[in-house]
Amino acid sequence: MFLVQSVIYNEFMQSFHPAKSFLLVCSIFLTASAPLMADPAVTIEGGWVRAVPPGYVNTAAYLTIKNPGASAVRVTGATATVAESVGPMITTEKKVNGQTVMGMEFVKELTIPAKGQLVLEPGGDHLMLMGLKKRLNEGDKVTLILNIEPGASRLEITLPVSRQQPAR
Ligand SMILES: [Cu+2]
Repeated sequence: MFLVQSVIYNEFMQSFHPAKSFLLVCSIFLTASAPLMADPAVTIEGGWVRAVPPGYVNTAAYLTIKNPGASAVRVTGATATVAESVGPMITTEKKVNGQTVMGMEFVKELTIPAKGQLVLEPGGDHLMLMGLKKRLNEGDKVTLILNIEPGASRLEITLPVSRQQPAR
């Protein structure tokens, strides 16, 4: 942060155009502060990512997100360096010719109620990791950055890779 500030100071002192300097300062500050905006109220419990057999390009992340705050927040997506994309999904159940067919669907967001929690677990809501860039083996760690709204917060979490739900 000191480095960024001294760069801004130098730019400001050298500039003959105050308005331009002001814009520059603003844009640097926005960029610099983005990773620091994670909502401290939201916490994570017991997360894991499912290990996949060779050839699988998708997997899922499961975790419990707790929101002690007085208003609801939403997970609108996530990023991970190990996957092309990460998105919130729900599990669906449809009757087709009298038979129950399980499926899943991407949704724009999942809500964590005020003073409540969102449980992402096998057979229920989850975060889908699409297009794995490497095989995830038991014992690996996967870092995810969750997008939390409102506030465009980023919450970085590191989850173990496991073949089944780890004992709590
Ligand atoms: Cu899914």
